[in-house]
Amino acid sequence: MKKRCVGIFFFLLCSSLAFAQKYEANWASLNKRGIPAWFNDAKFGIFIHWGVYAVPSYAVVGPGGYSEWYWYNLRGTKEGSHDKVQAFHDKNFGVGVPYEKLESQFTASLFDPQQWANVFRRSGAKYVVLTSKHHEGYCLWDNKQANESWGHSWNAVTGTPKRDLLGDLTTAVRKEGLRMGFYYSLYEWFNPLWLKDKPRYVKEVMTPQFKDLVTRYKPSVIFSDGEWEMSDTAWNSPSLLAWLYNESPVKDEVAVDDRWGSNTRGKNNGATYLTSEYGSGMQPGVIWEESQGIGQSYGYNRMETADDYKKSSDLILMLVDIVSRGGNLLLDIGPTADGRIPVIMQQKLLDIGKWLELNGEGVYDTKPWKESRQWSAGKRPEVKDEAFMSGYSISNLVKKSKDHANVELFFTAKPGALYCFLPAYQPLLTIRNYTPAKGAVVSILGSSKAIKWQQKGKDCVVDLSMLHPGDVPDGMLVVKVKG
Ligand code: H79
Repeated sequence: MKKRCVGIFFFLLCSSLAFAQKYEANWASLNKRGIPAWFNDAKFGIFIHWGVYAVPSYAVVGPGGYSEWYWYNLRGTKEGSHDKVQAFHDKNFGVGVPYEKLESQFTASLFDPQQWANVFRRSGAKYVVLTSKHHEGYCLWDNKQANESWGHSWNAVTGTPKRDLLGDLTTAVRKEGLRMGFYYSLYEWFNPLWLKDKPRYVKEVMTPQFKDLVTRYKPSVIFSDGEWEMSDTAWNSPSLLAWLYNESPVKDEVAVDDRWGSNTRGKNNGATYLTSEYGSGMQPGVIWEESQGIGQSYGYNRMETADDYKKSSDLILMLVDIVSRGGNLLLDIGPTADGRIPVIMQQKLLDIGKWLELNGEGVYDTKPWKESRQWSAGKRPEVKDEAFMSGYSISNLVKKSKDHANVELFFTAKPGALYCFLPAYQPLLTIRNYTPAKGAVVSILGSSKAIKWQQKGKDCVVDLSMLHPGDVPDGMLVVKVKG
């Protein structure tokens, strides 16, 4: 009898706990959660790669020339860029000087978080994602698991900056009205515990460290990475996400990416948003985000010149292309070891912001239209759909060529409005297979000039021939059809 009572008691306890537990630690359950709407409405975020790698700020320039991989390349075998990194290191820091010693030059002495946040707001970005910790393991906040597992100080507060870089930027970014999120690398190349005992690393370092970050700084975005060496179960990712979505202080607000194990990228859209990296991006129907630097690196690479950086107009084009397919752009910058955002990066962010100030109506809070783009006549070039290092360039696809068709329009939509983005001006704009409502009004964002249009068969033809330079704002023209 007594035994049975205990049994019933446990049954009731377990079922009440199960009731409180909204999402279970498996993908089928987690996928019911969805991505908070604010994320897909925001469209544009700023990514920041900042860590000890800002001291060397060096990579061999080219695709995949990531300066934040300096330590790995330095320790690496003879393949890839090892020899050049080694030669650079020996010359600039001395033969045999360990990477960890460079931390003493990571001063952040000129770091002005308000100035950074001010530039981010004026760029038109709606959220910021900072590397809380990259694969090197160095934490930008005061984390005890970092110091304990490394056996020496390995965070910015007990280390050289003597400052909570992550906390101070978080406060400043929020003050400017933007959302704040963090990149977090699951693995650490050379963490002694990771190398010795992976299950213990997951339990004693990664899990408590991640929870410390989330509970103390309450991120709106988590960009997990460095997941590929183990499966989601080995990382205990479903449990961690169940904690995040059921119990954490950001359970309703946080948007989380898809990098939670060697088997998770491109999957679980519902629990996570999908990511591409220097990729071609994705198609409407999933929540996704493309990230890349202005040049070919995420961390600052001092070997890159102005010619290695995308033009502001190409960055705007990239944003429009991505948004027309329902995605977000997370554009990366790399600050310096003394805490500055290189002026050329600031300038490009401000250029984007200037364009968005007049044209943001067609970007923020929009949805993809039935077509995301319109091609000119002719054979369309083959576009590889790849999420990683695809070589995709929308700047090439909009160029007129006698050999192949080019993209002549991008579209986005809001209830009652269609937005058409023109990568190149055309006096008579034909929107094919489109009949606006009777009495629809056509205008150009940022301009009060009256625009005429007429229906020609199946097509809508917009007359832009009476526009003169100065009549319309600089940069890519956006035609709005209302009604
Ligand atoms: O932080 C930046 C980079 O340092 C980091 N991610 C961005 C946001 C990063 N990029 N690449 N890598 C780390 C190396 C990983 C490459 C691969 Fe793979 C992982 C190759 C194979 C597994 C990508 C994922 C390609 C296939 C799966």
